[in-house]
Amino acid sequence: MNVKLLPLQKHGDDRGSLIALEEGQNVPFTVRRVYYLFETKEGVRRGFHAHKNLKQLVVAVRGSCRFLLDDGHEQIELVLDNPAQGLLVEAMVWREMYDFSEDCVLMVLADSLYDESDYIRDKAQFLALTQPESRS
Ligand code: T46
Repeated sequence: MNVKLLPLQKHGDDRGSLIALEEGQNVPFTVRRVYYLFETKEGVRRGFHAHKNLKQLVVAVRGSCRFLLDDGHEQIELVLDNPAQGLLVEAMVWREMYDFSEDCVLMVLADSLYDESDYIRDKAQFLALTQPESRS
């Protein structure tokens, strides 16, 4: 699956911690947009889409949430609960996010500006596009 958990180096000292995200260093793409999800209500499930081209690095800078990731062949579930870990999600991966802790702040670095036409919001259409015959 086009998904990877990347360790992010923590610069900790007796004052606290700091993590730097640097394009071409620990962020493997050109960063064109940053957004963050916060104040997500209890019981809410978000996402429910894939991207045709977008690459993103997702960091739970505070709190935690779960991800369901599906590339049409395999599904994985994982927890993001560590600001020293980045979840790299490349194109054509269906994502759903849920079990947000009350304090969760999910920061996302993206390689493109917001573009609704890059979203696939219909799961059946996504699954059809991931089948080998759809590429011929
Ligand atoms: C993703 C997951 C992790 C904008 O106007 N600009 C933006 O850059 C974004 C990301 C969203 N929006 C608007 C579009 C909607 O009216 O904000 C509203 C909420 O967006 P959406 O329903 O797409 O949010 P999520 O949480 O379902 O998904 C978001 C990202 O859209 C998506 O790319 O991978 O977070």
